[in-house]
Amino acid sequence: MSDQGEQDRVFAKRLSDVKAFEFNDTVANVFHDMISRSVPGYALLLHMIGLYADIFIQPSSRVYDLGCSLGEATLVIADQVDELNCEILAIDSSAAMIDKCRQHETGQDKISWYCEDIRQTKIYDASMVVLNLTLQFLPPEERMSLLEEIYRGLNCGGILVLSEKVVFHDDAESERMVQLYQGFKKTMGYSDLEISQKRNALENVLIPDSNRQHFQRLKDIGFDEVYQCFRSFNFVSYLAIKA
Ligand code: GEK
Repeated sequence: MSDQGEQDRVFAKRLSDVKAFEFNDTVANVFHDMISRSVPGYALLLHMIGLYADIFIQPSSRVYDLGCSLGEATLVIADQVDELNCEILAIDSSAAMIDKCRQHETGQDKISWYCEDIRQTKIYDASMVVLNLTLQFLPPEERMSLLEEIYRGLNCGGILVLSEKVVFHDDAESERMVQLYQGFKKTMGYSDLEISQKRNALENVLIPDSNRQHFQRLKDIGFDEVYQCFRSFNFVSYLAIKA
């Protein structure tokens, strides 16, 4: 990305009232720094999305980046599809994020940026759908229907890339991963105050499913192959293929 934005200091000062987390202008301005320092392996996730794009995107198909934020995954995908005459639809419900996406000077007309709720998005003729750390922000009871819509809209041979923060079936493992994850955030320069205020802001906003739930749901929907291709502490990424 050309403009990497500002350093994330959103939770650095003690707040008298920690409000529910929102993807507003303040967050959009620092989002690259925030996600890079908060998701262990974020750069690798983007790299893997580029690799999947190279292998799985089909000529003249559609590619969806759902919950694209600043469009970092979108831009990685766009780099891979030069010869393929594809349409890339990058969608986010945050106007602050999409305004920033529209400022990218990509020199490409294959990307369309939409400010829209992904629960309204019609998926069709797709060879690749990306949900990179987005599903976790939907109400849990609405996740299945979005994943079913994605499955229906994928062509044969198409893929879903689903990356999420997760909890584990085993409580001790979940607790250990939270401990390690918080340690990771400290190594990335966040203070105890920033970590705890952000955790409070995300309570009831980011609701993680369990690793097992994700895997089973993708299989139940009908994906023929489901692989967990990435894990770093309590972050995982699945590659689901519709044969
Ligand atoms: C990346 N994928 O950099 N409809 C549309 N967008 C939504 C919705 C919704 N219902 N709910 C949340 N979002 C990105 C990172 S961030 C992950 C994704 C994070 C959007 C929300 O506005 C935000 O931009 C994004 O999902 C989640 O690869 O912050 O941990």
